[in-house]
Amino acid sequence: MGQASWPVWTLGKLMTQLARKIREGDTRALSRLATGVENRDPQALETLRELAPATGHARIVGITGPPGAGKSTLVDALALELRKQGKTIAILAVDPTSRISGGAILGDRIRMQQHHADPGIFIRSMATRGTLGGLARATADLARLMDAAGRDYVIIETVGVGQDEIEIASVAQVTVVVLVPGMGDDVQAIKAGIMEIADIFVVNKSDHPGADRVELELHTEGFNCPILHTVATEGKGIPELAAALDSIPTGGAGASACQPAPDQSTDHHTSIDSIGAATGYPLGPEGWQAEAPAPPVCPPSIDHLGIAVHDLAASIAFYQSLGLAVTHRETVLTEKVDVAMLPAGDSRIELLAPTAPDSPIARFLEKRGPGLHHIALRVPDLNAAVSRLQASGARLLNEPRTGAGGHTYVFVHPASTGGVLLELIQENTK
Ligand SMILES: Nc1nc2c(ncn2[C@@H]2O[C@H](COP(=O)(O)OP(=O)(O)OP(=O)(O)O)[C@@H](O)[C@H]2O)c(=O)[nH]1
Ligand SMILES: [Mg+2]
Repeated sequence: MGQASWPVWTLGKLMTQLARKIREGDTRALSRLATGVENRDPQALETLRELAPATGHARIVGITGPPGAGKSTLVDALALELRKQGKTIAILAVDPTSRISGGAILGDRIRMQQHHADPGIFIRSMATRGTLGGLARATADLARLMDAAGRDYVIIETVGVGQDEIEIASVAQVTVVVLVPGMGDDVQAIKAGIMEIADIFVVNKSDHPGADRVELELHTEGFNCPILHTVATEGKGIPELAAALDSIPTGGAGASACQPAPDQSTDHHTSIDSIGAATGYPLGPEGWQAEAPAPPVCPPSIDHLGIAVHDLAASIAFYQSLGLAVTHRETVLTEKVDVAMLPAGDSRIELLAPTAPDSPIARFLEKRGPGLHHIALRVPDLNAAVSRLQASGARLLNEPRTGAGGHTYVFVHPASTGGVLLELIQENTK
């Protein structure tokens, strides 16, 4: 019996073996399958499908920015930092532009040889091969493969200049946009594209003058996400970057954690309520479109009102003078915010004061002054609420995730809610 007549089940068994090797951390097998996936080899893609149940563990990080911003240097430094923490990493270096034919990729390969002896860092460079559309897909597949192989972090480096890079970056759960001093007005130009997918800004080469200017520019544009200063060549700011990566809600691949000022947004969604208000008629069940999911049986209630304040003690004193009492105090390190909760009837007032100038609340105060920061609605079924919002085209800022208190929550962009940031909360009933 020749090879050609091997029964199908034998092939199936071989493929399963490859999948198992990859799950066991065999980097040679991983490398082989990665090549197959890149080449769109049908058997390799079948193995990838087989590995699908093993995905969902990795944090997929996109690092993008203009040519020469120091992305590769930053990725290297970040990889070393994460290795120090005992994490395993896959680096996917993508060059969609092939602006230096093979040169940059080759340079990356040589540079990355410092990691060569460490099996905890798996590196794959990808060139364009003239298939721009397919590159994003191949990147997504490779990221999934690295995830299935048990890598804790998958870091995708790409040059941020156009739509293809935005597509690639949107494969990531957390996207870091690397900028450099001296960009000045360029920030404005870049904003239209790549900045909309940013979850974290890094001002690299902060050893050069003008880093603060870039940060100021970002503030002026109303971006409301972490802005870190790094000197990648010296490892400065890298532990902070590693920490920031973990502080960003995952799940929202493609959705930015930044909140550009609502008044600059062009998103306008007509809600059912506003139709009701405009026509003067409350909309009964027959007013719902056939495909709209049914409204909740138990309507939401206000869980809390979040108020941004400069001086927490003074604000607490004010509400205490009204008879409210603080039942909970907390400093949320990742958000750099001091929180005080004061129950008021079935609802609560949540006072938020920044603990650092780069806290989101500090930026809110700077831009809008003290005042209402968000409204939190308690909903009986968060997933159902999210489905309804998605069906109506509302702009969600993250996928539902679980907070420290065990509750699940999601944020809705002010552009969809009438100008106020909206948090939806479902208490964990278990
Ligand atoms: N002064 C200074 N130089 C840096 C810093 N980070 C990177 N560089 C230098 O900037 C140059 C470009 O760095 P790369 O890491 O190759 O930049 P890149 O963004 O990956 O470049 P492309 O992949 O070609 O777009 C190199 O000479 C680095 O040594 C930094 O923080 N400060
Ligand atoms: Mg590079």
